[in-house]
Amino acid sequence: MTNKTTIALITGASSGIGMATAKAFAAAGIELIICGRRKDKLEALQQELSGFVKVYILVFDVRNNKDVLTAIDGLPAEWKAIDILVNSAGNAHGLSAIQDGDIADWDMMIDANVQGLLYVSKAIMAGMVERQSGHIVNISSVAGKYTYANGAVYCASKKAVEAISEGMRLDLTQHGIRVTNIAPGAVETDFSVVRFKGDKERAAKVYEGFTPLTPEDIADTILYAVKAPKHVTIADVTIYASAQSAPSTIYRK
Ligand code: 8X3
Repeated sequence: MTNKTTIALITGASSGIGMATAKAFAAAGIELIICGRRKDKLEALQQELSGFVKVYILVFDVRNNKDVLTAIDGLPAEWKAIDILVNSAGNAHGLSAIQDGDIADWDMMIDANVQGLLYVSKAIMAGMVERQSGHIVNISSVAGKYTYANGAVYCASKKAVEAISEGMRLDLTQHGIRVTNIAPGAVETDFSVVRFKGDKERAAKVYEGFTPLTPEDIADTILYAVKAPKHVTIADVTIYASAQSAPSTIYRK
């Protein structure tokens, strides 16, 4: 048995849950391949974490399968044996009745949240199967559990993530690969700023009158899942803010 360090690849690492997960993993001694579209953000994170662990940067947009493959196939030999994949890249774009939906917004959500997750996973699963070992953590949403008004396509994209997590678990368990699906509720990140296309005032209202979850709250659970003993799969976790009981049911003071 070798004492190989654990390597995690995290998508969406330049902000929010992805970034918080990178920090939690670094504190736990997990070496990191941090991926995102914004090189400057990734470099700042690399600098912050490199005192703890080795950190490698990959810049790509998960929606571009060619770029995903080129980046992951091009990893140096010492980074190729990825133990943990955290699929955190994804976002909501727009919040409107389906008949008023913007096709570009729909494409963004389906392309990143569903296709992008598949592209990155495809590039990494073969190696995990070969090594008969690995752990995939998919960041879904409470939107994947319940559909809410004005959110049909975002909810659909997250329901797809739920199905992919289930399917991955069915197909990969026999290869020694664990699959964890995490469904966060209201987490205060730039999620709502992106959803409302930069309207910070509207975004702030989403988190008014209650204490929302932080990205660190979600990262704690992800770390717990990957640290669980090898015979334990944390399969599916839904995490609400304590004031929230369904996606659109929030007790505000
Ligand atoms: C984010 C949570 O409730 O806005 O995925 O859909 S919610």
